Amino acid sequence: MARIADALPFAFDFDPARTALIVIDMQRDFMEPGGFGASLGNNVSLLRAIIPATAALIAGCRAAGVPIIHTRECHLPDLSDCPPAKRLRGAPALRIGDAGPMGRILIAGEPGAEIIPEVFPLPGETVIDKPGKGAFHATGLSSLLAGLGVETLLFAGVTTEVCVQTTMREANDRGFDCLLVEDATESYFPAFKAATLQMIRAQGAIVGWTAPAAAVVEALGV
Ligand code: TIU
Repeated sequence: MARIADALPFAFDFDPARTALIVIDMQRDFMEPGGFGASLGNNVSLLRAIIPATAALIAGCRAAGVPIIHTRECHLPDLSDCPPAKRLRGAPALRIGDAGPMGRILIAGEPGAEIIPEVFPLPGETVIDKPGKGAFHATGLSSLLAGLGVETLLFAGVTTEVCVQTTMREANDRGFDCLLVEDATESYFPAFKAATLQMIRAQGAIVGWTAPAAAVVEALGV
């Protein structure tokens, strides 16, 4: 067993042999100019601050033998897995499926849908393409985790209050102990990130725990 003594709201005990790291949507479409995040009017440069901590967290999990699951929010080229309500929501400069400077927005196989080089998956690591904000909806994540025998999930990625929180809340409902890595997740809205961390820790870890990447890596003993 491992312990993150300084996790919030209280110490987090977990078995590294029954733990996986889920890295959510670290894609060019969210983190670089010209993608989906920018088309929604966001300052995407805000997200880049988490790259060093996220890379360190991934390296620590790799060294400890903790499986890493990367997700990508993207759709089939014919948009058959994109509900019209999702495509038509809001007033983005470019909608899902439209042609942009990094290819078609949020379409599988296009340059913008790919994970940024700094945290790119190694051969053999699982990459899950997901059409929703949550990573369980319409994916094989549930059966993958069951096959791994995992009971604890560490979360990183973007954006904190959208795809990360949606996935973490559902994981919590599915019975996993969940910890969000504070400096390996970011929002376009700093206040939303802060509120999400508070909500997760509230009411005695009703959704889960939070801790910095260095504390997780230290607990893994690598
Ligand atoms: N817009 C926003 O904050 N996020 C998303 O649309 N997707 C993810 O969070 N990945």
